Amino acid sequence: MRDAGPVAYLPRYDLFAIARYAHVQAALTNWQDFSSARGVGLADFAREKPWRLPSLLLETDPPLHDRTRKLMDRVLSPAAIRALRADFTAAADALIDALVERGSFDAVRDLAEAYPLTVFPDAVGMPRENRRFLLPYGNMVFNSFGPRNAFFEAALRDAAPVLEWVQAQSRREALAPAGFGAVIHAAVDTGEVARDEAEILARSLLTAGVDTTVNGLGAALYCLARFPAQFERLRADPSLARGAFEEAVRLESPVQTFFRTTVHDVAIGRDVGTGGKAGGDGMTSGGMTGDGTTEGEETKGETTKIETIGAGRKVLLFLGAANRDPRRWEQPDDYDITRRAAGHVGFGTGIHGCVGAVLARLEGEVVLTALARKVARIEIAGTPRRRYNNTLRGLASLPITLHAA
Ligand code: 4MI
Repeated sequence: MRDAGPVAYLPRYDLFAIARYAHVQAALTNWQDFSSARGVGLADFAREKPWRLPSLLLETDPPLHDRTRKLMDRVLSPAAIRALRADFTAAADALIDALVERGSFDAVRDLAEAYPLTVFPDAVGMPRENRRFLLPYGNMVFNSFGPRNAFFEAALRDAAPVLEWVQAQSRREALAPAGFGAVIHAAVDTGEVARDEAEILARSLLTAGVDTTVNGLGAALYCLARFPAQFERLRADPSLARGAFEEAVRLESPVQTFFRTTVHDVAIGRDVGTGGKAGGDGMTSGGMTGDGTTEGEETKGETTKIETIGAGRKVLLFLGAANRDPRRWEQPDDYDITRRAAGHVGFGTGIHGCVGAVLARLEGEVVLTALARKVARIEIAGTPRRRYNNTLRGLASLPITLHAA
């Protein structure tokens, strides 16, 4: 799809696809042309009723988004995250100690799932019971951004029994007086958000806080297991842990795709250069009408087609493809923990850029630091199994053996 041009048309789902880094980056930072309010999945909320109340964060545009995002920026502020560091580090050290002792285990279930399922609901202020219910719920939400295919239907069946539970956990009474949940609900008292809005924002935490980091940690473990020379470098210098996590998010891109909807005609395909050194933003909006190819344009020896996407069309942004675009990255398919991975779009970018990235990076850092200090070698001990999802890329199972340092 990257090589097909700046934009490709996918007839099966009647949508447009953008897969080159420069164009994905440009679309993500252009909320005026590429709206989130009609859903960031294939379903167009202007035509079909959403399966759940739309998120007040993910599935909104300014000005509503500015208000809710401001609150969530405060909930997940650097200071709030700093306060968690000691507990998150202790939990990572304890878990890795126990797993080294055990030797062989499933890196997905016993580490990538187990760690976020402990520390994240604690930080939110959730009760201990039934935390694993967050997994089928997240799996359902991320499948629901795609077509109503077999993955979607299976995920819906799995999640049906926990839907009511998730809603109940979003309520003020269900959440501890200290924690992210309480901070959201306290904003009702100052009039910043309404009570029903606070519940939907708390739901965003429960939706976005687990499956994402499970697959982020899973990606990092899978990379370190497959690239032993990189794990050696990490062991030699555990301060590389943050970079090792970031590079895994770039390479594996746990969140592979998100949609936007054009609010008017949008022209795509002006030369935006390569390597992120471009001056232009790759987009011009308004003025152009019609659909399909408009004209060809000569740019630095390469003919770039300018296509106009009509108003009200779904556009699929391929974050994973952008993060491996050879126009932007050297040796894009290599896992290199000292690469300058900054600028990757694995956490998105622009006004909808991941609000929880600071927390995800903390989880990645402390888990990889513990591995670097306590483990001499990570051995793949069985056949990894993929978990297929319409949005997420990750594994269902990764049998490994840890050899103690
Ligand atoms: C990028 S993952 C994600 C973010 C937010 C929500 C769900 C998933 C939500 O429900 O707000």
